[in-house]
Amino acid sequence: MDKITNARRLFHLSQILLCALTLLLLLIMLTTTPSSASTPLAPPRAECSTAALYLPVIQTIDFADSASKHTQQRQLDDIPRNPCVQPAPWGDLGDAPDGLAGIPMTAYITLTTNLTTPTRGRIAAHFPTVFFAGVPSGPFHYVVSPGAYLGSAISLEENAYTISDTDGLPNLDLINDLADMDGGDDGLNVVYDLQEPCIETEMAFTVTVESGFTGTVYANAWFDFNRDGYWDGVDYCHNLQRRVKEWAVQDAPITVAPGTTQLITLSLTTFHFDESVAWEPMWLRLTLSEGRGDAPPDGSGPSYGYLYGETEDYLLTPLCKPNISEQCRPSRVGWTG
Ligand SMILES: [Ca+2]
Ligand SMILES: [Ca+2]
Ligand SMILES: [Ca+2]
Ligand SMILES: [Ca+2]
Repeated sequence: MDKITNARRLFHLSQILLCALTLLLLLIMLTTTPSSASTPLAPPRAECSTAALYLPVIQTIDFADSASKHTQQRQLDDIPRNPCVQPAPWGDLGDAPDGLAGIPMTAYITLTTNLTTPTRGRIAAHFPTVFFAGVPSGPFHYVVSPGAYLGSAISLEENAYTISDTDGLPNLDLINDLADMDGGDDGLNVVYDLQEPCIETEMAFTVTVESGFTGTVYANAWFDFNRDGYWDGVDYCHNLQRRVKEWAVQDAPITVAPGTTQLITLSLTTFHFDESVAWEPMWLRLTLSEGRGDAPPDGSGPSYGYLYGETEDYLLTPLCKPNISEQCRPSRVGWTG
């Protein structure tokens, strides 16, 4: 009987020791396994302050099924994904009075004299300036860096009409019918002899290409030669025996050494227009981009935006008029905005 009792005691004691040993092992394992709370935090990214802040919001860009857009898709995929970059849908847009935003804007004020009464008229603007993602609308440049732009400055904005704008003013004030307020429009030098219909002439502007940029950029320019508030005009010049478009410069390749700003001179043909508007102000859109793709020929940009470049809009006026200055004779009148 005593032997049985002792055996039971010994068995219980061994079980207690086994449990204690198990608990001890568990305790050791718990204290030696690193916990998530003890993992040191990643150091702050000091280099983020100089990161390219305006990379595109890739997930919002809409691509349709065409060869040119597939090319664009590949370019987007090649952009290094910088973890510092916060999605910031800012870019560069034009500032010509818009005809797409649902609020009428004025392209030109006209002054006509009926008998003895001067009458002010208004030509409505139909220029595509405000950007609507996914539809043909005003050109939008994501301004990927290193890149290229017109002149030596570029200002970024959220959209053409928003007060979120790095130059402090919206490009357009839709409510008060104000346009031409982009602070980065500094590229145009001069356009010559726009008062003459159906002639070959020239325009000059500067382009900056940032160091490290290896792509190709193109210039496009639209002139509202007939002052009707649209940039899609096409007419026939009998003296030239061909059709001429208000889209006067089409995908002209621009070559500038990286890290420099250079003056570019391009030729263009003026459109046929009425003599009565020959000296009147005229809206010009000048765009630098990686190519206009298949956007409509009215100054619009592609629905997915451009990666590079800038759009600058100008209300051109002649530097002199024949009845004001002798400098206008014999010809070569400069126009600027
Ligand atoms: Ca500029
Ligand atoms: Ca701008
Ligand atoms: Ca402007
Ligand atoms: Ca026109």
